[in-house]
Amino acid sequence: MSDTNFVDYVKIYCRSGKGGRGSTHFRREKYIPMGGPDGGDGGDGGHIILRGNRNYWTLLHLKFKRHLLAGHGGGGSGKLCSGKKGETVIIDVPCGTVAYDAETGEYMCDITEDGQEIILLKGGKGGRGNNHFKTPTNQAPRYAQPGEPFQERRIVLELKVLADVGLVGFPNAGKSTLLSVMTTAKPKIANYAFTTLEPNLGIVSYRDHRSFVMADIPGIIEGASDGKGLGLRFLRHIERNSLLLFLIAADADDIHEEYRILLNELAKYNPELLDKRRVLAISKADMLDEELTEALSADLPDIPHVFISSFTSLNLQKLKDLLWSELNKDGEYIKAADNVIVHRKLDIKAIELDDEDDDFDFDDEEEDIEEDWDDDEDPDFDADFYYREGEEDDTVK
Ligand SMILES: Nc1nc2c(ncn2[C@@H]2O[C@H](COP(=O)(O)OP(=O)(O)OP(=O)(O)O)[C@@H](O)[C@H]2O)c(=O)[nH]1
Ligand SMILES: [Mg+2]
Repeated sequence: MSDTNFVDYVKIYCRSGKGGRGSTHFRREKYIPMGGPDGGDGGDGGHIILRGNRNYWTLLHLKFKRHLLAGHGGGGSGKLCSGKKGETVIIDVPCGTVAYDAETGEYMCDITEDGQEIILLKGGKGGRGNNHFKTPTNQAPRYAQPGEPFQERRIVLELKVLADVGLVGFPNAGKSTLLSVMTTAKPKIANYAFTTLEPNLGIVSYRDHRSFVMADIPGIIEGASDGKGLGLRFLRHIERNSLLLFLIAADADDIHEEYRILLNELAKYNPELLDKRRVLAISKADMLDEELTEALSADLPDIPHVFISSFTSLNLQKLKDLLWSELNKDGEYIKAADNVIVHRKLDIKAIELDDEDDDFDFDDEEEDIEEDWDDDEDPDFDADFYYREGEEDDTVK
C-alpha cells in the first residue's frame, strides 16, 4: 500500500484545544478604591473538524500530516479581557470518508457531502473569569473557572469511494477499457489479469448535461474472500454504489458460472451488497457474430442485460440508457451518498496501517500551554484590601 498514491486508510492522532483559564483579577485604578472583580473569561479551545471536500479523492494528503493539534484557548485577563480562541483545525477529506476510533474500531461519523462539517473532537470551553462570580454577599470572589480540558483520540479514517455505478467483474473482463471509453478517465489497460490495482473513478456524461459517477475496482476471482487475487480489500468501494454493473466477457467459458462466483464473493464480503440493483453487460461483443449473440442471450442470468463492445462502441449508448433508467427506477434518482449503509465495526488489526511515528512527542507544546495559563497572575494583588470580615464567603452568616 505504501508505494501507491491511492490511500484509503489512514490513522491520525487528533487533539482539540483546552479552554483557557478564567482570570481572577481586580480592578485597580487611581481614585477607584475597591474596583471589584474584572477578570475576563478564558478563550475556547479549538475543535478538530472533519470536512468533505470534493477536490480530494484519496486520503494521501493525511498520510504525511498525521498529528492534528488544535490551538488551546488563551487565559482571560484583567479589564474583562477574554482570552483568545484556540485555532480550530479543519481536516479536508474526500466525500465517502468514514471515521472510526483507532483503539476500539467503533464507528464515529461519516462524511458524504462536499462542504459537510462534523466536529470530531470538541475544544474545551474557556473558564469564566471572577467577574461572573460576584454576588451581593461576595463582591470580591477570589476564584475563576479553569478551562475545560482537551480531548485526544487516535482515529482511523477509511475511504469508501462514492460512485453511483460500480463495475464488478473478473480480471481482464474489460472493466477499465469500458471506463476509459465512457468517461475521460485514463486507467491502465492491458491484456493480463490484475492490471488494475486500485480503484479508478470516472464521470459518465449523459443526455441533457446530466451525469453519474462510475468506479472501476480491481478484478475479483473465486476465493477472493479468502484473500486470493487482490482479495476483497477493494470491495468496500462498491459498498455505497447505487447500482452494480457486472461485466462478463463474451468469450467467458460459462457466463452463468462467472456470475454465480462474483455474486458469491460479494455475498461473503457483505450480504447487503446483494440488495443493490444489478445490470449485466456482456463485454467484448465485437468478437461475436449475430448468431452467437442470439444463442448466448437465450440463456443469461435473469437481470437487465446488454451486449457491448468498448472497441466498436457497440451499444454503449444503450448501456448508458439502461444504467440511467435503473438509477432512476423508483421515480427518484438515488445518489450514492444517500445509500444508507450500516457501518460495521472496523477490525483494526486486519488492516494495514502505517503507524511508524505513533509515539509522537508533545513536550514542547505542553510548555507553551503552561506559560499561557500563568499570565494572569497578579503578584501585587492584596486580597485583604478587598475583603471585609464576614463577607468573604456566601456561607458565612
Ligand atoms: N475485443 C475486445 N477486447 C477488449 C474490449 N475491451 C477490453 N478489451 C481487452 O481486454 C483486455 C483487458 O482489458 P482491461 O480493461 O484491462 O480489463 P480489466 O477488467 O480492467 O482487467 P483488470 O484490471 O485486470 O481486472 C485488454 O487487452 C483490452 O484491450 C472489447 O470491447 N473488445
Ligand atoms: Mg482494469
